[in-house]
Amino acid sequence: MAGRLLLFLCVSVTLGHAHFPPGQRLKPRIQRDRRNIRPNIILILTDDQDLELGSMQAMNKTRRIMEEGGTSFSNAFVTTPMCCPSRSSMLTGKYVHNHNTYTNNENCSSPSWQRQHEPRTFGVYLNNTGYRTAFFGKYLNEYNGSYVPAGWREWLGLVKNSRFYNYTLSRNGVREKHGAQYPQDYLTDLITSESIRYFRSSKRIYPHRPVLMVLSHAAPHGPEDSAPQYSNAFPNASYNYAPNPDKHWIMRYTGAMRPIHMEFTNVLQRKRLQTLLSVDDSMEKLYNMLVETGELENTYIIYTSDHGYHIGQFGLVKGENVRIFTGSTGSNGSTGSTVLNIDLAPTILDIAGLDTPTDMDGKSILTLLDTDKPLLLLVIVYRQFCWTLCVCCVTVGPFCACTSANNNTYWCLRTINETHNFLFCEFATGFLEYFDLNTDPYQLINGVSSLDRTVLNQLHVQLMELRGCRGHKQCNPRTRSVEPGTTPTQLHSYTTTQAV
Ligand SMILES: [Ca+2]
Repeated sequence: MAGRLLLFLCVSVTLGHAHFPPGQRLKPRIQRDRRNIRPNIILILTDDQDLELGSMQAMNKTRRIMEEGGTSFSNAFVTTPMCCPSRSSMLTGKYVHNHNTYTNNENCSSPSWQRQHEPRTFGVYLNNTGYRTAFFGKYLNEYNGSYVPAGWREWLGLVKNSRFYNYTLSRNGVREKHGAQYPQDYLTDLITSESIRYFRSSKRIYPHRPVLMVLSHAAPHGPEDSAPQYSNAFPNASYNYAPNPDKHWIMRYTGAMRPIHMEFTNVLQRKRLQTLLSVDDSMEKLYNMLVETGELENTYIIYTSDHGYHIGQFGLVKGENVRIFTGSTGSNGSTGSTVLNIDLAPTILDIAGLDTPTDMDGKSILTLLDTDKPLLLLVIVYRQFCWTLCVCCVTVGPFCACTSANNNTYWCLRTINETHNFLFCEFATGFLEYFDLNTDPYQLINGVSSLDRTVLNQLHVQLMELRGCRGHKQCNPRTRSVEPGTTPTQLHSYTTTQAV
């Protein structure tokens, strides 16, 4: 099955409220008494972690901690599958069209970002209400270490993009260079030890002050340097499915991977998993620290990634995802409610007892859990520069597929409810894609030609509205009917298409 998956992008989000003796499973807390002491919040963020390739299955300690006391979301998505845009969305609770960080360079940690959006991150809001806030690790790709972002009392930010050795940190505004010695320089271990030290120290000095910590790991991002003890772990794994003549231009001109590509992806996957073992160790140390300090019962742990990753799906060797896949995996504590990266900030504020600011586009996950009403609509806005696949430089109609990043600009509408589960995408070139994931979960058949024009128009209107929405009231509309009028079976007209 795994070998037939399409491109995917997924984020495993787990809310852990782990106050349980070993071996005893408790349901996550969904009702909180805000009159009592406010809870600690710890966000664990990985970089480019896949879900469907099995990375969470490699993290036994993390799974045990989160599954026993938490909730995992099987329908968790990032709204823009790229590092800096997604991280900017997580920090602000806003869609990319409202924070305007479209790529890893464009407006990433820019003066405009610092002026307009950085003062409105969840760190700022919680800091202003008395939380002891601390950030450790990768921030935004273009962060240059010249300043400490607003909202963080303790700051250990990685300068520029993910690395495991030979990197520079900004320690509360002072640049600190690190070498290549294990364990003192290995970033995953450093983030772990520094965050645990901060938490202990904060509780010792301010025992009644809640703590917000972000542990932002480089793993499993390149250069995929594992800790020495894990350098021989894990067998091979890869995916390979191509060609795809009914997909957009990149997919049409991509063939199946050749053996040399398979060798590469197998090595890559192994190395990525190896780096995650140190994150797994980090989770265990963090958990044990919370037990020792007596803070476990009053701490929310959130585990997620800035976006997903594909290796080999549909013949694409590797890269950040260009489409979001709806996962169906999950633990006993899983929920199918749809959650987004823009929901992270409102959720953290909600845990702290704060209402969602009007300009945040996301909504609290706690609200979803309380009401058990699934969020039904989301829009994915994504723009990508020409990438490695473009070296073939084919000409598609009036477009040179290699030279125009606009060829790969698209917007998608994803709808999940009791009756529908589909993805509708409009590319800047005018190309349309539609996949009914109830009948075609791996997005093998582009069903747009089978749709009634009325339905197409409805989908287009919904997508256009969400592309320009501002604030959580506009960006979280109740789902309107997308029933195809007099042809109610139209959406399922290709139910007999085979699963390849
Ligand atoms: Ca990333």
